[in-house]
Amino acid sequence: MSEGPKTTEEARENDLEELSPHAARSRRRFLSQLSAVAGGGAATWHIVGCGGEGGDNTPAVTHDEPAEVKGQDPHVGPGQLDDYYGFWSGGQSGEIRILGVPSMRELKRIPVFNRESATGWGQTDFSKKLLGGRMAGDTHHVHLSYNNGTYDGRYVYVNDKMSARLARVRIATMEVDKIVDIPNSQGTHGIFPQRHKTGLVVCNGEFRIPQPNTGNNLDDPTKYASMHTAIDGETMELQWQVMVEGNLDLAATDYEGKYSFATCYNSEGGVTLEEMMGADQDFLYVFNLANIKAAVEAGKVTIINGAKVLDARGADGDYILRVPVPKSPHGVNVSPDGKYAIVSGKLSPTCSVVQIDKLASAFAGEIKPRDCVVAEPEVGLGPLHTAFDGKGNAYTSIFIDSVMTKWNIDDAIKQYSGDTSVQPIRDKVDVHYQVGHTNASMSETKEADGKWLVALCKFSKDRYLNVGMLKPENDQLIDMTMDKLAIVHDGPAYSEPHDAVIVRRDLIKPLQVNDRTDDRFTMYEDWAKEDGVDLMKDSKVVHKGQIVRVYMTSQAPKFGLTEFRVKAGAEVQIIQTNIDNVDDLSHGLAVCQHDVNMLVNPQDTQSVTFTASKTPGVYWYYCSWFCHALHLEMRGRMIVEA
Ligand code: RUQ
Ligand code: CUA
Repeated sequence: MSEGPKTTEEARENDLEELSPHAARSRRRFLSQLSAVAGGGAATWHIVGCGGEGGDNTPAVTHDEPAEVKGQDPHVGPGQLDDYYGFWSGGQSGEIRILGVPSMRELKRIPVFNRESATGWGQTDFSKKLLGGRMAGDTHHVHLSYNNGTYDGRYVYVNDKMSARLARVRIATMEVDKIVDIPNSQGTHGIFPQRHKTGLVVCNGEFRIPQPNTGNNLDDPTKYASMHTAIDGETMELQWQVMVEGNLDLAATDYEGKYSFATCYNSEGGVTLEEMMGADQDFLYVFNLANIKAAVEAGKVTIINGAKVLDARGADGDYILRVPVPKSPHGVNVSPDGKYAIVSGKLSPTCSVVQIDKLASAFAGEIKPRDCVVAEPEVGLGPLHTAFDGKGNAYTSIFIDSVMTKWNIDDAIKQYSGDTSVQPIRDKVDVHYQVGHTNASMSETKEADGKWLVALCKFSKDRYLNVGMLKPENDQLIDMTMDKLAIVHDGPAYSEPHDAVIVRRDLIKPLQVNDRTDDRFTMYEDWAKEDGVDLMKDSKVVHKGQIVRVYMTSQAPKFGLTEFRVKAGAEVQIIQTNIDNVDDLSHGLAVCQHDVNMLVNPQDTQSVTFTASKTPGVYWYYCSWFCHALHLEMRGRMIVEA
């Protein structure tokens, strides 16, 4: 960390000075401590306590000798399989990535909100229908569907912050099967599925807007509001929205299906940075799902843009409870035993531990919302997200300090209740640099196993070869099985993987060849029926007024048609069915000079519609995914006639 690009560091330091002079002072002290020990090489293994203001609850220890390195072996040899699937969001790329953990090898990218040349996502008829003309996205949070507190292996959900959408990937095919637009919402950020069964997926609107956003109250931000939206994880249909004043950032659900949670960093209702940081206290919003459901069913809603909206602005009541937490919180994560929602403080150096079984009394008015907070340990400067090992410890990513802090939840509770003999902080490890999200193997389930932790660092600085102005982010793999945390791998990532979940491999069982059961197959089957075509056998050209439908099978190394003829400027739709029934025998269809390229997996059908050139001539189409020794010969001519 010694010789980083000074300017970036200084710039960040200045930003920080503005944000919080106190934090900047501590940060500088931390940096000087760090450089004091970084000289010895092998700095990865050095544990540096950051001291913190007051310093009495963080071990100000500096271990000069490397921590004992026994732990797990992260090396996965050639031909060996990883123990876990990692589902990573692809950030600004708009996609999802699948990594193997612990090797951190990237296995696949699933296009979601983006246009992808390799698969034709964004160009095929089906993906176009889902995307509705939009070609960009910003994925942040990836979560899987649950049953009984653990993953059921069926779906992956991911949000698009930019256009307020929720997408679902079917794990059987590892392809997107649904995308839903969330009305009345901007900056849809935190999402979380219910964990007792595949039920609701809640989605938080981070940006407050006029409701409805049709030109009224443009200059009166006091009237802006945001939505906590519930989508049925099975049908992907919008169920209801709860309207609140505050902004809603990260999301979580409990394990019983009673509550959902949202952090609110802008309870001020500000529209500028200064305004948003004004108050020293913000909230964890708690949503009472049974009460909300009852009210929606009783019709206590207004319809805004087709959505059933329950107005929960104003005081706490049956629907929402606002638990006060210190200044501008960020992540909220529920411990694997289901007992605590842990709110990471961001502009407060603390985590607030909310005891979930106290919430019912708070909703009943018997205790104050703040009485549900049972601990508030100081964990470092800029806590963002928290992971768990299933053994009672929490692991919080600390952005400004660039550390991961391991702390014990029970000890934090004892300390908060006045027992000065306990120290919740167990360890801190430097990460590189400015860690955002963190997650651990099975951490978001009741089967958290305490094996691997990832720190998704927003900056890699000098950890990799310089690749120009934009450096990769750095996903660091940490062995969490020892007393001391040990970084065992640096994984460069482009672009920003906001969040990730790590899932035991026995829970994920994708298909080898398509089972042709997705909804989109009815679309192809309907066309085929109309045209008297058997998709699995026939290759045929059908002229339908302005449009030419070309049905074509593919089977290595041949297309069902070696040529077809169309008129210049005609609308052409190619419906291709890969009739190979062999694992990984995918074909592609690329059409020269026509900007067409798509993937067709074994036993799959895909279709694409395009306009034939206005210039008559010969245009080859060819298989674009290597499939056979005669792959290059797998081609045919589109003959465009005047
Ligand atoms: S946010 S760095 Cu988009 Cu998940 Cu916290
Ligand atoms: Cu078929 Cu290459």
